[in-house]
Amino acid sequence: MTSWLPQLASEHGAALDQALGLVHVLMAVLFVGWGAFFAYVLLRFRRRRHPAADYRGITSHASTWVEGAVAVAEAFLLVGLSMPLWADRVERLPPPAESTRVRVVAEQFAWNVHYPGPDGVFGRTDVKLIDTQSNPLGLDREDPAAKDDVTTINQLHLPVDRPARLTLTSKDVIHSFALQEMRVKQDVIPGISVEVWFVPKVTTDEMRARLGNPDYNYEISCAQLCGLGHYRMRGFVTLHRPEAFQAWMDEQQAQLGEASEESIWN
Ligand SMILES: [Cu+2]
Repeated sequence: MTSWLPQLASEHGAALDQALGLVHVLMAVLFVGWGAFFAYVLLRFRRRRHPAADYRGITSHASTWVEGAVAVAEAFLLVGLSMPLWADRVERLPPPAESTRVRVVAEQFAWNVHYPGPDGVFGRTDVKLIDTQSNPLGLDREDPAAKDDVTTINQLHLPVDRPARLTLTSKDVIHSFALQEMRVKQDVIPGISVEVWFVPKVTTDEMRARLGNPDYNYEISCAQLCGLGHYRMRGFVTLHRPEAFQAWMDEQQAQLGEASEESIWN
């Protein structure tokens, strides 16, 4: 039933797709039911058969029962399905020590990605240090906690099978952070940090093999019209096996080491 949705690559996504499917089933039943009722009423109470109005109207209580059943089905979808799913997203955040933590700072029109590095502590950032070309996050490399921080633009790397806990914020306007395959979508609001979390399950390589498409990439899309360049506000997500993620992080650390040596000599 849900084959028309984007590929699925996160743990919680299946339950969300199921809820979405059930909502559509109820809507289909209502659409067909009300449509049929409307056609029936047009015929049943047509003017030719009832030249004079009947002031008693309908006496049966069938419609009351049907409306009650619809209300019960809707209450089940809301209280029984959707609220537990939402609570799982916002009230059971995984402990920081057991997750991959990343800050994502949106701007017109890019996603700045910030990893705390091996020390697990995000270095200090300061708006005064922001340089749109060389330091879009305003990271203070003098801060000891910032020395091992890794930053990228539009490239989010994550290991599978471990909760990813992202802190989202924006430098300018409201954006929306959307990962279709993870079933994640969250408005990104200037002045507010919002946490989202999910467990990625399918590596980029596995998804490419599954689809028979060697060029397939998971993407970050901005799902909120945020300005003239909105259409190009597109990032990429690479999901790795844990060892491969570690190798990527080590490589980033090595590059940081080289960069700091260069700055000593220049
Ligand atoms: Cu945007």
